[in-house]
Amino acid sequence: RAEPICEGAIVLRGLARESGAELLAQIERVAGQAPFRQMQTPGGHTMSVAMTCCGDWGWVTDAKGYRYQQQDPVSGAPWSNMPALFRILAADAALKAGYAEFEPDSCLINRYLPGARMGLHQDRNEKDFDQPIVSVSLGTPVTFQFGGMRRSDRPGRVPLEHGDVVVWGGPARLRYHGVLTLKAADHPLTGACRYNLTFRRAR
Ligand code: MD5
Ligand code: FE
Repeated sequence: RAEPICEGAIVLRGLARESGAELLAQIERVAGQAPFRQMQTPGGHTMSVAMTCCGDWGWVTDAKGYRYQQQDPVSGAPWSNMPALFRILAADAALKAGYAEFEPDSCLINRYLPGARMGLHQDRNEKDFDQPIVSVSLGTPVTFQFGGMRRSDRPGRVPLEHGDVVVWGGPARLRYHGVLTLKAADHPLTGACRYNLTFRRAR
């Protein structure tokens, strides 16, 4: 069940539903190596979303700015390998959206607890904006906001729930987007949490 959101973006409803439990087990493994942490924005604020990464390149933020790096800044160790299930799911979703041979080198794992949100922003730290971004939602539902090319463009809303996968590419790749404040809810596999896996080609 593929639903277009806007030009260049498509929701593949429930594509990751069947593999949800195994994806969550892999998130646990990654977080064992690099625990979820709330990073600092360059402006000095603490993000409400807790993050960890796997793959060759991890997305990090601190007083010095946003960037990809190969070491976890907390431990100094490399990020753990991207699980095969992650790579296969991301490539399959991209293919279904019309992008053959998507090989992500980065997976950012976002963990939202009730009250966490992500303000409108663009994803611009990657090298090649022709590469799509694949996002996988797990756990409690949320309202996703997709705006335009300017922060001031009024955003549209799309509900995302457990197992939904979104592929953002082409003219949607640089749209402003965000996540509204997560509401209290209970999911049988994650409790109050929402997780998002964000697959990118960083380099
Ligand atoms: C999330 N994460 O639900 C979202 C999913 C992030 C982030 O935004 O940067 O960690 S990725 C949604 C996305 C990516 C690229 C383009 C667009 C949306 N878009 O054009 O709306 O935690
Ligand atoms: Fe983003």
